[in-house]
Amino acid sequence: ADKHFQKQIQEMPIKLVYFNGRGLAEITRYMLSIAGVDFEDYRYPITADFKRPEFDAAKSLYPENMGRIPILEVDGKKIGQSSTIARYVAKKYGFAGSDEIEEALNDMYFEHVRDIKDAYQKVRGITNEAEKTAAMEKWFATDLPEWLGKLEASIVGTGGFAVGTKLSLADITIYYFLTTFFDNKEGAKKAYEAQPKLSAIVAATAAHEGIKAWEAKRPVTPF
Ligand SMILES: N[C@@H](CCC(=O)N[C@@H](CS)C(=O)NCC(=O)O)C(=O)O
Repeated sequence: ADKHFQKQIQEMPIKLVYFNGRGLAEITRYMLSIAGVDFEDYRYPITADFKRPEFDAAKSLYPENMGRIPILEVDGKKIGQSSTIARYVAKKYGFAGSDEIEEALNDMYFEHVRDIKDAYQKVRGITNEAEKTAAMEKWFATDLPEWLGKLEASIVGTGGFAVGTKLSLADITIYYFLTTFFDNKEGAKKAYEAQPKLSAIVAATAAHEGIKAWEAKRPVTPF
């Protein structure tokens, strides 16, 4: 009976809980979808002006992420923090490189992208409108191109892969960041198109069958 119970637990489907948006869950959704995992893609409704009464009522269910989401439920346990979830899923389903060094490099690119996002969030957070407009212009004209020059120089992989010779967490992270993170997508595109390795990663990831399949299958959401 114990054995039977073990088996049942192992077969409990993975559930990824987030809002009905891409945000902090999408990189994990890409990996689960590409790996062919039959996961439950649970989405709390959220309006264009960010109202989400259903989640507010259910918040207390998610102490593991300090009352926030995403949450990954696996084997009856809950895991919080989107980056932790992405790394766990990457390791479990083969998106974290082929050895420990490649795993560390995948992590490194994840952190590189986080640093650039953090720098951008400082610009977004400027409250004085005139100052913010000037800082935004500078961000896309100078700051982002500089960051992406440095990111480019850090890429160890070749042929459209950031690490190794197959699609990994690093590629999905870089692709998703460069193509969907910024409201000003044209500005971002101009900046990464100046960088051959980053452009190759974006192109190869966009053309990956599994990436295309998830993008065709996923719900259409405004963010
Ligand atoms: N560092 C956390 C941040 C989690 C987070 O801020 N989640 C937001 C959604 S993107 C949330 O649940 N907000 C609702 C709330 O705080 O009430 C992570 O990466 O998981």
